[in-house]
Amino acid sequence: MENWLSKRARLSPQHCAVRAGTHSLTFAQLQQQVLQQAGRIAYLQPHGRIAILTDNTLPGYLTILALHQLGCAPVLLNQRLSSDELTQQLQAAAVTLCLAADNLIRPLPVKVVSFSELAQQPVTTITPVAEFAATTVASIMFTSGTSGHAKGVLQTYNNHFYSAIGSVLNLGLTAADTWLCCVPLFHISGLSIMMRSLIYGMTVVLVDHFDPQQINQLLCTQPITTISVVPYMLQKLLQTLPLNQHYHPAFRCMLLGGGPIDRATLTICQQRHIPVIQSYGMTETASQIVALDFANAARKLGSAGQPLFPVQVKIAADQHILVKTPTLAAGYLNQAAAFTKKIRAGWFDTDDIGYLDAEGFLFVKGRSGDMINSGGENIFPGEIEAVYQQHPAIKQIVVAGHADPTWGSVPLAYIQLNTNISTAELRAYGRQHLAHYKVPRAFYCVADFPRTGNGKLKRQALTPQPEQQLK
Ligand code: S0N
Ligand code: AMP
Ligand code: MG
Ligand code: MG
Repeated sequence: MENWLSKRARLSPQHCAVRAGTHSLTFAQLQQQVLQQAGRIAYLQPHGRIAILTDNTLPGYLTILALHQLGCAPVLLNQRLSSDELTQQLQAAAVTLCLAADNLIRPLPVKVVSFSELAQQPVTTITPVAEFAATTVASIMFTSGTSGHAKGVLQTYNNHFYSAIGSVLNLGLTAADTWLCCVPLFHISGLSIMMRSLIYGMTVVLVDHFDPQQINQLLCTQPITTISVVPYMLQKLLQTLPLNQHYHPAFRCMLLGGGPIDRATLTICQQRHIPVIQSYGMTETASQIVALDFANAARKLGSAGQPLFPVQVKIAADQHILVKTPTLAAGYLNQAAAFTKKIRAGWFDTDDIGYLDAEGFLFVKGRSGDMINSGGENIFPGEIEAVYQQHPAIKQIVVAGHADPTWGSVPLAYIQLNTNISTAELRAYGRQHLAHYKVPRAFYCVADFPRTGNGKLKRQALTPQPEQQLK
């Protein structure tokens, strides 16, 4: 296909492409600024892998698009990770340059250039890539799998294209569509909004951090039509929306995904006339692959919906949700075998458990593995255990998720100690090495760990006993 930015800038040059605070750019202006940014990046490093560490700001947005113009797939880094975790990903992806928002700069084992330094670079004239080839990798983002370290997911232009088409065939599109993006650009929830904008010719309202009051204010006063949220965000928006306030008449869709939601919250949304569209998807499928439609949203409350037009879903005998979709990533970076292992006779095993009702609507019941989903972030217990196993006071540690009213699920640690230590010290140690959301909320001293007959750890059987909690 022709380069999406070139095509879009030609089709709708004067249409607003993106708004961030008081700044706004038409598609023609966006193209011009992106090409300039690409020229600066080409001056700095004409070849090699580039990572981006950014929150949802205009320079970050321009930089991601600029790498596409250079034929480069950005490695999108999660701003909440620790330096150790970022180092691991930078090394795994053989990154040689990291472009970072000024407020996120920190020492990393590669060359780091801030957006303001980048703005000072000379601009090399570049020739943007003419075509976005279907199988070319457009983005790499790390996601914690069922085992081992986070894996880099290779998302192609084809993945993004089919994802955008599947979504729009479900939600529809109007000339006035404006999508508020407060989900991170370093997750597919956010990046997919940027991709849809180019494909649909739609305006993105970029919000740099999640402030529920500010977002409610925007949704009440401005003609924003759509917003993507994870369950944590929906709950915060509901809690802070005064009962006498209503979203703007133009508002038509709250797209909810990234984790399980309780029925009570959905019922409140119904009562308050907030049009929630539930969806189900993952990094490996370039965003939602299953979603409710407006006609069934009320009738099928609690369901994740039906497979989008390009997608097939079936349930295996072990209740795993299997999917076949043109949005399925090309694989895991440098870990082809780990990806192949998840393909069952042509179907991708999501490791989620669920069922289809008689009408073909999907209900997601949970994960098959040990993954913890906290506020839309995946946490793999093994990562946390590996870090704490290095601490001299820890003899043994097992981490398991525990239901939490705010975050959905949070990690708790069950430990045996070599020497005395406090919870505060253990948490401080975790915060040095792990993203803060991964640090166990509490530690429980246990005599032994529950195991099956053949000695396999029964992580799910661990439950916090107040008298065992470490002070
Ligand atoms: C929910 C968010 C915004 C919370 O972050 P916030 O409020 O900005 O926190 P901070 O101010 O940075 O920190 C305050 C304290 O909170 C801790 N913290 C932050 N995040 C978490 C967390 N997730 N869990 C637990 N604690 C957290 C901080 O550590 C800090 O504590 P201290 O001070 O002690 O350090 C943020 O977490 C967020 O952005 N979450 C959403 C991420 C996301 O988008 N996930 C989705 C990933 N999945 C997909 O993308 C596939 C599905 C999909 O594509 C999709 C999803 C949703 C909607 C649509 C779609 C679609 O299909 O299009
Ligand atoms: P990620 O790998 O970060 O993209 O997260 C994707 C995971 O979030 C999925 O594999 C599910 O476990 C979970 N998830 C996404 N949507 C839903 C949903 N509607 N209901 C329950 N879990 C979901
Ligand atoms: Mg995942
Ligand atoms: Mg905050």
